[in-house]
Amino acid sequence: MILNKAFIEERNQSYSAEHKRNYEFVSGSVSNIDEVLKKLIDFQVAIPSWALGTGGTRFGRFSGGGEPANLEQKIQDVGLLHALNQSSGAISLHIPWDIPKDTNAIKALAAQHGLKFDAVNSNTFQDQPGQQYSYKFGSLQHINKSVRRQAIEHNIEVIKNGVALGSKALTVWLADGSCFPGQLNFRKAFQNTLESLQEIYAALPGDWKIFLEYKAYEPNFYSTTVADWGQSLLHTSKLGNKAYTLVDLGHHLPNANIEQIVSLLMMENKLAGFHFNDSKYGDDDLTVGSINPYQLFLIFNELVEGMDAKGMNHATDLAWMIDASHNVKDPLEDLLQSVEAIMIAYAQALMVDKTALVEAQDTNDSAKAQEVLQAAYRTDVRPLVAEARVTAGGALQPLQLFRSLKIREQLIAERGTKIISTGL
Ligand code: LRH
Ligand code: MN
Repeated sequence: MILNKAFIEERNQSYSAEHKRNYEFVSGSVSNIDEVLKKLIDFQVAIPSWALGTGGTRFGRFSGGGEPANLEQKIQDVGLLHALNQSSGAISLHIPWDIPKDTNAIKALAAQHGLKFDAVNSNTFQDQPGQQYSYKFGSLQHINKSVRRQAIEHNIEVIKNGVALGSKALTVWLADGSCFPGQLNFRKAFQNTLESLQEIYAALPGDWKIFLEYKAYEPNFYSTTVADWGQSLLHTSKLGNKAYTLVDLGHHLPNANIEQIVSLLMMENKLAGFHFNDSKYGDDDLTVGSINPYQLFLIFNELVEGMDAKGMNHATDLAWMIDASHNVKDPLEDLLQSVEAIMIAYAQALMVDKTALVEAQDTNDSAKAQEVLQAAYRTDVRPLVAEARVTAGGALQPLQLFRSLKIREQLIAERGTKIISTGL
């Protein structure tokens, strides 16, 4: 299903008068409005290929139907999202869940939908049919060198897939760890993991990056070998300047100050980018901004301040990716809401009066600092995000248009209700 810009423009008419009023109201208070709009138009969020179907937990999975059965249909679904919001211009693949059978055909289909390939993800947290060695007790950390070899070879294979697609980065998330005290020698596990990562690092093409994603717990529940930003930074610092630390918002222990972690990783030129989602308890992989939108704003506030301090290009110098799982929402509606929440947090951060904030910080005026931050956070920037979207040829109200066009019903009519999409 291809949604062309002329059709979307025609459907925007019914919202345009209200939008014009709202936009004029908020844009009046924005001194650098053209610069803000350009930044919002250039900002693209990568959609995870593993989150286009209904997710589940060990307690159950309730498929909504019309799920993509293969990589072609996944690219069509991301293409649909991008047509609606013009901010989802990339897809992040997970290998082996999404091995392209015909790479050139896949690249052509992605180009047809205006999509690039963001980081490719390896998977040494599941055993594949016919696999020689099991990852039950880990992969790159494993005490058995043959298991580590197998995992290293898999990562090198994933890089080859990515090179063929035009991707420029490998994301490594390791489930490796232990479930009980005494089960693992932490030092040996770290050193085995580092040695293994060094072999993968050596296989990276010159212009590639490796993103090492940390996670506090699950599926191991006593220790995780790359459990927090410090352990990931230890690895990425020892590996070299093509290695960066990836921040998945759901991978922290309760009440971790993620915006401070982001600020320091950027200071060290070691921030890879993000797996955006939201959570109340653990790695809940909920819709971005659905639980703690203020934290998301504070993270973007640090990002804009840190990127401007280093003259970084907001759109291209960090990896902006979603990592979510949908148990009760329609996957495509959930992703539309997540991209919208990211764009809103970014726009709010661009609204922060940086001079006033620095003044407050330089005078230890915490009340003033809060006033400055919350003035931006409480600015309804949705008309700015919508204006950027329409200027780029997108829908004024993507979710409403998705529903009014009965796209899910059309996908169910096309694909049926039995297909279970690969992924989580
Ligand atoms: C681990 C994780 C990782 C992916 C997986 C799908 O929790 O966040 O990024 O490989 O989810
Ligand atoms: Mn993740």
